[in-house]
Amino acid sequence: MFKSGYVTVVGKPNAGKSTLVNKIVGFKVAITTPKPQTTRFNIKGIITDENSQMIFIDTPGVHTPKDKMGEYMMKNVDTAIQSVDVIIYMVDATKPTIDKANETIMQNIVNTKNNVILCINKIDKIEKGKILKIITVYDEYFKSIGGEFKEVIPISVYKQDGLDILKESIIKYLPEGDLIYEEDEITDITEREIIEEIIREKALNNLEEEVPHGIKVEVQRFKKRKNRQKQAVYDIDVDIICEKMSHKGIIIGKDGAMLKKIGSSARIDIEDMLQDKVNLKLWVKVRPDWQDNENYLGNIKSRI
Ligand SMILES: Nc1nc2c(ncn2[C@@H]2O[C@H](COP(=O)(O)OP(=O)(O)OP(=O)(O)O)[C@@H](O)[C@H]2O)c(=O)[nH]1
Ligand SMILES: [Mg+2]
Repeated sequence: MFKSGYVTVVGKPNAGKSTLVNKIVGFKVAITTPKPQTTRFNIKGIITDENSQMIFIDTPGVHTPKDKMGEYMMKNVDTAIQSVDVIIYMVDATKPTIDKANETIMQNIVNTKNNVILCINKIDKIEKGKILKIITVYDEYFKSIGGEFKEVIPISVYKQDGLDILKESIIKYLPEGDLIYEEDEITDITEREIIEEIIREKALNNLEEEVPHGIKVEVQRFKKRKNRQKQAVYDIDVDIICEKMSHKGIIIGKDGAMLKKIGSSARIDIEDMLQDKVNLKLWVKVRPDWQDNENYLGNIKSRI
């Protein structure tokens, strides 16, 4: 009996949603960083074996939006929790308090009437004895609003702890059905989008708080050619768009050092993905308040 279906992963920013999806799928479909609000739009990660096909939907972390981009990020989450087979609600074990965002998430998922699995992540960072207390608090709140977790699974994506149990539990709640995607499909994110995301990941990792959160990356040229030695080379021209002139200076850095750092680490990952040489050129541009302009929200808006 073959089973297939959709599994949405929701939670607050930084809980480890993208890290989990990448680990289970076995391919980096989504970027991950120590900074909150890394993921901006829904990304599918598909894993197929002889008995099942699970289509994971990684979503942006739930937060109170400050601009149009934030509003569209939350719309991504809203659509991703409707009509799926399983919702994994991921909580960071190191930040277990139920705050407004957690309440909003639980209220929204209760309303969908979907199967919900509570997943407590990062248990490698807390004492084992504390897990039960976290579970009880979440269980009680969810029950108080009329919900019920089908399963509660403590995990550590880092230590691969609990992941097999999680997969088995998900499969239990998938309906019988055929392949939804081709066997070899892994994601719905395009090569261009992956390149943009890799560059954003390096910007998030190398720049301080406020600057990288106001960054948008756009691939302007993506072309394969043969060099003189008849080897394939990709010419990739990319705009890094930021919101302020002062940010542009920071992104470029002294004598261009920061931009070089972002570019060379991104190039390594892009070459790894494309399995060919990459000639990567980065340009920094200023577009004030782009996050509040409908025309500039691109895939954050169109992938809902
Ligand atoms: N200690 C520990 N850290 C983890 C674990 N899983 C993920 N992390 C870290 O948590 C941070 C956030 O991970 P992400 O996967 O980007 O989190 P996210 O939930 O997708 O975040 P948003 O996209 O902002 O919503 C990263 O630094 C991860 O390396 C884990 O099992 N243990
Ligand atoms: Mg993420």
